[in-house]
Amino acid sequence: MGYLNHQQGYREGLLELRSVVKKDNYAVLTPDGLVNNVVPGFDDCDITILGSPRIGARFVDYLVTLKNNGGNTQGFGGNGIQTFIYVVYGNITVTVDGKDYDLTEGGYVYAPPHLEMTFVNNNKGQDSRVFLYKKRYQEAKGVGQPEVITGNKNDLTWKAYEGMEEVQVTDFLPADLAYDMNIHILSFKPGASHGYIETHVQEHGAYVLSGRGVYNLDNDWMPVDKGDYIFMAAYTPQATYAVGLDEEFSYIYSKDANRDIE
Ligand code: UGY
Ligand code: MN
Repeated sequence: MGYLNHQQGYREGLLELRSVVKKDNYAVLTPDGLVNNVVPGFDDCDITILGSPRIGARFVDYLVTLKNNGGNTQGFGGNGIQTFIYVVYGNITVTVDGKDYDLTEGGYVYAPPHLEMTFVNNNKGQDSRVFLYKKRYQEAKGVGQPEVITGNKNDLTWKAYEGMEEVQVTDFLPADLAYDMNIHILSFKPGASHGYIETHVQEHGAYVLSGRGVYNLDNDWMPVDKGDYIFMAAYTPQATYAVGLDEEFSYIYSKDANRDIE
C-alpha cells in the first residue's frame, strides 16, 4: 500500500485498477487501490476505511494491519455503536468489559453498543490483519440487550444456503431479535452460484477470504478475488458464480436484520 508516482504505477501496470465505485449502488475495492488512512485511536497500524456512509452504507468497515504492538487501546465503539472484529491472519488480544479474548485466524468478537472494545497485536513481532465493522445500534421495543459474542469460524455450524449443499453459510451472531444485524460467511464450491439474483432492502459489506468469483452487481459482471472488498447497497441486485478449480470462493459479510425501516 502507499502512493506511487505515475511512471512507476504505469510500469507496474497499477494504473489498470479493477476497482469500481458506484455510489449508493455498489463498489468493488481491490487491494492495489487501497491507501492508508489516519484514524485517532489506532496506533502502529495500517488502516483503510472500506465501506462507509460516504458510499451509501449505514455502517463502516475497515481493513487493519496491526504491526509490532499496534492496535486500538483508546477504545473502539460503545456509546450506541456496536462493533465486530475478525482475524484475517495473525494473533491479537481483544478486551471488552475487562475480559481478554486471545484470537487466532478466524477468531472474532462482537461488542454490543454499550461496551467499547480495545485490541492489540499479539503475534510475536509479526503483523496481524483484521476486518473490522461498526454500526450504530437500532433500538427496538420488546427485544433483549445484545451481549458480547466470541468464538472462531472453525467452531461455527455451517448449513446449506437456501437448500444448496454446494453453497454453505454460517451465522456469527445468534438468531435473536436483540441483534439488529448479523455477520455471515458464504462459501461456494467452484462452479456454484446463488440460486437467483437477490434484490433486498438489506445492505452488505463483504471481504473476500478465499477463491474468486464473477459477481453480478446491478447487472454489471465484476471479477472478484481474495482480498477484494464489495459494498452492496440496499436493493442492489446481486449474485455470484464461483470460478477456479479447487478453492472455495468465500466471503465474510454483514447484513442488517430484525428491524423495521426507519
Ligand atoms: O444473505 C445474503 O443476503 C447474501 N446471500 N447476499 C449475498 O451473498 N450477496
Ligand atoms: Mn444479499
